[in-house]
Amino acid sequence: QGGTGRATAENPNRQTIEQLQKMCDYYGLTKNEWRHRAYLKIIGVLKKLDWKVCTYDEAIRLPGVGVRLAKKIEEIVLTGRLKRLDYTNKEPADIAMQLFVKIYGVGPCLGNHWAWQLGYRTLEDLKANVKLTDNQKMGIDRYDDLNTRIPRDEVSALGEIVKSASAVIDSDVQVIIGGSYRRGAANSGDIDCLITKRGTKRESDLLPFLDRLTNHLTNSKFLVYAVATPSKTGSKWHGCCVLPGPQKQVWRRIDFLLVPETQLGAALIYFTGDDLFNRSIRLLAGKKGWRLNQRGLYKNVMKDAQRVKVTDGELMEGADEKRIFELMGVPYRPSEHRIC
Ligand code: DCP
Ligand code: MG
Ligand code: MN
Repeated sequence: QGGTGRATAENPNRQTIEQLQKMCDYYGLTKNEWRHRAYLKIIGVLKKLDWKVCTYDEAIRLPGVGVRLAKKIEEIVLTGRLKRLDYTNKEPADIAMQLFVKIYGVGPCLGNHWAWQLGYRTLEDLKANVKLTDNQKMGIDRYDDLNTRIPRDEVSALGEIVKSASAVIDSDVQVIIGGSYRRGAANSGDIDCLITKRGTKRESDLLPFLDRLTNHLTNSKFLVYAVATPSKTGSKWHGCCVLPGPQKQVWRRIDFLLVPETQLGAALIYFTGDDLFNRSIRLLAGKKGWRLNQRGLYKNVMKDAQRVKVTDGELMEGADEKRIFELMGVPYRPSEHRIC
């Protein structure tokens, strides 16, 4: 059957996609990775179809669709909604759970414990009854700020402040904003600043600079919070910043990621993402018997009988992003096109 040749603005599966997206968001939020990915996949498939999937039999033939998902798709077509979603939304513990996992630094285990085991329902419940860490207190105090996406213009403006401070401290340092911003997103969850410097080979080469940068930006009241991390040796700094000016100050999450010049290409790939893109490109490296991580592309990685890596292998490329794509045999993808 040929296509109609007519460009339709409306996707025939729009309603189904909308309902499945809610399930997808729920599984994403509760870190149910396996289901989350299954939903992302079927949503991707439906977005490309030019015909409406109406029945169980049609749905079950689509790639990645099992019995349960096929039933859900038919249910949406028949009733316009999903019963499972109503249940999800009505259960008080589930609502509380979804509230809690959006606190910065609170994962699904803790959220589940507070909501289901201890029966807490509100942020006030937590403040009154739970011994919270400093990070969790901050996450609750700044709950609304940190759950608001950052408009692209503001990411640019905040990034410029980091760039000019860096230039003053050390003109050999380069700051690149990665993450969703580098993928061209209209808004971002946080600001991912990759920090690199000419001639650096190890992350530790950049630690003195990081110290000066964070001190400087804290004194200038740009950085307003440093997230406490268990290890002091890390190559990352997490915190919050605000845009200076007379407007109401909204706290934004910012990450500084130290990257030696020799690893910049691999780090750019990793910290640009998205995470599904990373997963698939790493899988591809694995199929070739190679290994790709945020430091480089390696070959001859030795594994023991349990398939646990015993050596890093031989570095093929680390510094040049395009060269890594080339070696992998995948056409270079501009950063705005790395959403799977
Ligand atoms: N990353 C990854 N796997 C993870 C977390 C992160 O591969 N589990 C990589 C890909 C991400 C990048 O790090 O793009 C930055 O992580 P963020 O959590 O900041 O995610 P994004 O910047 O992509 O999205 P957001 O706009 O929500 O910050
Ligand atoms: Mg980000
Ligand atoms: Mn980040």
